[in-house]
Amino acid sequence: MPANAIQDSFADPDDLRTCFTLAMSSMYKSEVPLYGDLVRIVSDVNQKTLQSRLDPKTLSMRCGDALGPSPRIDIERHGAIRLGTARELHTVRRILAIIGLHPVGYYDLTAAGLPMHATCFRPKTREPLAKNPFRIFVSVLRPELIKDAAASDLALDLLSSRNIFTPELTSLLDRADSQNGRLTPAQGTRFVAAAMESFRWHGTAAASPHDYTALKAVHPVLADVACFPSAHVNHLTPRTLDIASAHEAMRQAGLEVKARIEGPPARRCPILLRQTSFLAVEEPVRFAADGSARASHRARFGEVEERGAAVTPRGRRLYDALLDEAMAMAGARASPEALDDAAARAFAGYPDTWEDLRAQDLVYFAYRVRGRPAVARAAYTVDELVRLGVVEASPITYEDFLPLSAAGIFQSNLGAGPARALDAEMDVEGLQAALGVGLCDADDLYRRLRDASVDECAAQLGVEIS
Ligand code: OOG
Ligand code: NI
Repeated sequence: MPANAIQDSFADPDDLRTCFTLAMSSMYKSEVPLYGDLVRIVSDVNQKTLQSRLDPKTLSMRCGDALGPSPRIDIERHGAIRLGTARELHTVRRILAIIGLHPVGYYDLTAAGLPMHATCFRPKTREPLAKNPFRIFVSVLRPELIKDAAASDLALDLLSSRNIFTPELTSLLDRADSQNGRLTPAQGTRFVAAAMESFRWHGTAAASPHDYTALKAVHPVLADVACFPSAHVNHLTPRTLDIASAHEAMRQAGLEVKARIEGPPARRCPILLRQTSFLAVEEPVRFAADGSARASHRARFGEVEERGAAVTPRGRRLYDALLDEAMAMAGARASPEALDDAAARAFAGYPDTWEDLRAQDLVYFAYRVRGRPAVARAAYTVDELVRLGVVEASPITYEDFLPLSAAGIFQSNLGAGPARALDAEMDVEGLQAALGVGLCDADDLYRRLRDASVDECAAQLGVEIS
């Protein structure tokens, strides 16, 4: 068989990712009906926003498609799971590689009082991002940070006796390994169904009522991570083209929403990521060991996100500094409105035209040829070509998460008391060892997108660009 025929007999990882996203979406809608309501509310808001006049650059970023707005506007943009052990993380890394998702970036969650760290599994390059940028925030327990020794022993004991992966899934993972990381379409269909088993909700805890209650009393996240027979998806997140309207529409529809939208304040030129959610629902839990016992569990919610431009390290430093300034201005006990007000004032210091953001190297841009130089020269700078109208600069969409927002979202959905930061170092090496691969650096990926676009312009124009 010729080489390309063999290639063609395997499913495209991007298509498998879309099957996975749709399967997870329909599973979650049936598990948390309120999430289905959220998707309908957001879809209405999106349709209205599409009919209004939005700046095309902003629209294309909010759609989050590097190649322009996708017709599948309602498909989810991210989800999140919480894992218990390094072994689980290792297997999840293998699962997600098959659907084209790879670990990017390190998220320390100890600032929110959580004995956890995390990474974002996402597509790394332009085409897969354009086809379906679905990503998964995957956190994992750091048992060494649990101060209560009895709780730590109990959690580890429960986790050591669970296996969240079916034999079917494990055998398909081995099969993919022997096929260069690929699956045939038929294997892919079985794989997606088998993977859902690891991420579905089980209303019956694997732990005893006593152990569940004991862990929940130490920290609700311990019960969530260690007491169930799966790593249930804890939220999914469609995108919205207008988060303020979506937030208001959720409230109007009677959903219990977060007090404030996380991330930067509203701007003409959106940057990074703004998020809001309805708060986690209280779900009944039964116990296999004692059929009559009942408890309730809060972990699962629905979120919406509005994406803006990826910022450079310099843009990120300015973002962090202004956010700190806003917090200091508002004070520790500020109301959500006071905090929003302080953020709006502090962010007056963040340039808000695409030209300024580019000139000051605060945002990453990709370039596209729009014309020909009137006078042909052998070499140009990017800025010259932009000024001449030969190339057009478009902001690159932010594809990652924000540690502070993630911590805030995590915290507001656990029903835990006020968070006290844990006194702990990050453990990037530990996370990489568990993954069995290195973490990618998000900045490298944005830089590569930008550089590749410049190289493409140079090739098309037949000139050198510096
Ligand atoms: C993950 C929270 C992080 C986000 O959007 O920042 C996240 C969790 O609650 O497990 O999804
Ligand atoms: Ni989220």
